[in-house]
Amino acid sequence: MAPVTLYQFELCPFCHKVKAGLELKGIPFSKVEVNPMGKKELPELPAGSPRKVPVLQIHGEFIADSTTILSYLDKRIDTGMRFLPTEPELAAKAEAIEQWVDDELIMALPTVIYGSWREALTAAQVTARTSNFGFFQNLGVRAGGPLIMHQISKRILKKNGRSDGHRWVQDNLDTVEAWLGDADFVTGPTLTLGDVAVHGALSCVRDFPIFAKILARPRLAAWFQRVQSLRDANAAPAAS
Ligand SMILES: N[C@@H](CCC(=O)N[C@@H](CS)C(=O)NCC(=O)O)C(=O)O
Repeated sequence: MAPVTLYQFELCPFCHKVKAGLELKGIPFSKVEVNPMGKKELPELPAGSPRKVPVLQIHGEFIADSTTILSYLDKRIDTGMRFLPTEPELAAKAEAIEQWVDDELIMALPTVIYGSWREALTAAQVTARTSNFGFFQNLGVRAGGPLIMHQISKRILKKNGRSDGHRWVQDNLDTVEAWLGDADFVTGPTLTLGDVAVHGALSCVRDFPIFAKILARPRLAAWFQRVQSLRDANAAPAAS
């Protein structure tokens, strides 16, 4: 296959959804870390496309939006792993879970990453360490980041009628556990798009204290490891 390139921010949950999809499908890819200030690394996108990550270069095309990318990969690349079940009711549930991840889980997570001053300080340091910032921007993120991030967190909580980010995330984790029930995956006995989306989004917070709270839930921890094992087993060696 021609080279596949993911244009991403290391701390973007939507990009992590795509990485989960690429690994589970066993598609080799390389990453381009985009500088959030200016986004000069991003290629020319189709007219009207917002200049956001993720963008995937594949088969000579540039595809934007994590949901569109996962759907493209599932329809166009058959590696034996299907994300969308053929049974319509299950497919609808898997798609609804992916939508919920975009609208709810990915909205809630930043409020616990940046929620308290201490959390915001950690987040600014992780952002500066992992992102494609130049030297001065890097210093700026370390120094000004916590304030900006804390303000963003407060704004998201207000917009969603919430006052406590940790409660919100715990409610979301309860929802995922209720979907799991006694099954191996969120829509039943086989992995679907729902698992790709939830696992991708949660992988984004691995370096943050909230991750320990996620793994403290035995049912969720077992599911996370189950999906991770599939990712590790299927992942193609990184493209050079
Ligand atoms: N609906 C899009 C959302 C993508 C998105 O919001 N990406 C953020 C990073 S997490 C971004 O690129 N923000 C940069 C900007 O808005 O300037 C998807 O699913 O991919």
